[in-house]
Amino acid sequence: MPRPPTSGAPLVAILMGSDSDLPTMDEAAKLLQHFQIGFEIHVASAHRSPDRVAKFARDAEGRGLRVLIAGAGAAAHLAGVVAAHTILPVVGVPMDGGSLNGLDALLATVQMPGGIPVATVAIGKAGARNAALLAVQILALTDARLRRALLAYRADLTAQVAAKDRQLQTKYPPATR
Ligand code: RP5
Repeated sequence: MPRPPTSGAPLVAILMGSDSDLPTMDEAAKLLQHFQIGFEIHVASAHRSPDRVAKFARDAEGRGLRVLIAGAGAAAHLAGVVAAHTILPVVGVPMDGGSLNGLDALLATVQMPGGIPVATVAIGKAGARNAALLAVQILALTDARLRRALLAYRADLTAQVAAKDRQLQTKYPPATR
């Protein structure tokens, strides 16, 4: 499906620790495009480019960004470091893969000390999609268009479940059970 272009100043930033995270974080980008929310997307590593990450996080609010999404794998400190430098809401996405299948990234992202929260979603692509949806939900608190779009998105999810159940009933009609 072609992605509609986004318009307006970026409200959301998607950060990832490495370009190897892009196949996962692209799921978040696709969701934001679906909701026509302007966003930025960058590679920025908490370990390999710490000064760049800190500056980005400190400047983000002043540049008009409203929600920051940060995905990283393994010793996944990106979301936490970003959160340390801003009071914007930060959503953390643990990457899957690696020798521990993402459990390392999940724990590194979610186990923040009291006072500096990171809203951590599930490991991998579903988590990246939910990170974007959380960002949309936060923005929808003050945006009626987004609120309507979210309600339509939920209605579509419900319709998809009903359609899948109809298919299942066709495959296993009562007479064959
Ligand atoms: C993390 O290390 C990155 O977020 C990535 O998930 C992982 C591996 O990075 P590369 O070695 O592929 O650059 O910091």
